[in-house]
Amino acid sequence: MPVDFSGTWNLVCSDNFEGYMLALGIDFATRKIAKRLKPQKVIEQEGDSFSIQTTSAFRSYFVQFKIGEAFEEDNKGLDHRKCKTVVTWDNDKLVCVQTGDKKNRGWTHWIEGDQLYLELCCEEQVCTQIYKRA
Ligand code: ECB
Repeated sequence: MPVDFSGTWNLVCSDNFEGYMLALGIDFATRKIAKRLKPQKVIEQEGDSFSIQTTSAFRSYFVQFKIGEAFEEDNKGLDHRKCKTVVTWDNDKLVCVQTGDKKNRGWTHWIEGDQLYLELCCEEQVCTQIYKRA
């Protein structure tokens, strides 16, 4: 059975989100609000089709994709930069590469036990977040 990311997940901890936001050029006032947020993710996975809704009290973000199919991502409400994005499997990890103005931009999701991990990368910065099922 392949791994199933489907479900509702709540953020429980986050490391270096500040560094990730700085690398994306997010302004001080926005970072100050954003770093206090506890986002919730609702992931729907059907075969190789995914949707990920990230919701918070301040901003929310929705993305959908099929594994291996590149698409234009607008990062609306986040840093607003457009990327050519593709998500692939690396064994049981979901690996996203966001090609655009920022080097080494992307994210990786995986599950360990009952926890959902998210590693967000931009340039030299890595933010690691852990989510638990709601
Ligand atoms: C959407 C909740 C966070 C809102 C933060 C608000 C302002 C900060 C602005 C820019 C910072 C850049 C990114 C925000 C970080 C997280 C939101 C989406 C993270 C992401 O890429 O999730 C992926 C993988 O689950 C699916 O979009």
